[in-house]
Amino acid sequence: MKIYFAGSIRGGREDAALYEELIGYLGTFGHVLTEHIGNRILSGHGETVPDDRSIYERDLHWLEAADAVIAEVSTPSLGVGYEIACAVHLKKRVLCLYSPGKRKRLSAMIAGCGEVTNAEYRSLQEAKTLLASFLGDKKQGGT
Ligand code: 6K6
Repeated sequence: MKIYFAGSIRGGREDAALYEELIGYLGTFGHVLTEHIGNRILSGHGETVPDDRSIYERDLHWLEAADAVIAEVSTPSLGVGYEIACAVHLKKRVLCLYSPGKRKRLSAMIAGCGEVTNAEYRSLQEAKTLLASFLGDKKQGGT
């Protein structure tokens, strides 16, 4: 299974360590196309290589190839919102994970979208349980 993980980059990197944890866990279900989102060294500034056009085209290509899309939406990000909208139009299965109370309220354009699964979590363990439930029995290697 190909999994597209979306998380904030230029929207802010406060949750980069969390993304890394979630991506590691997602890797037990299939191939995560966007592993770099969890790279804690990656800052929200100055990613000039590859250039923005190449990033856009590569990510859209990966989105088209994905079997499931997981978006961590606690840090508001234009890019993540755009990816969620594209995924919906591509008829992908989309799970949006939101940790309430941290910062801003989730946009109504995500919270109110009936074509995505919205789920709130309060701990890393709860987020993992939600991921396992969404991805069902597709975990690699059985358990
Ligand atoms: C180099 C190494 C790692 O990342 C880079 C360059 N930047 C990006 N690379 C890949 N995907 C990106 C990059 N910048 C944004 N995105 C996509 O938009 C990701 O798939 C994220 O889910 C989303 C983040 O959007 P912003 O608006 O927070 O940047």
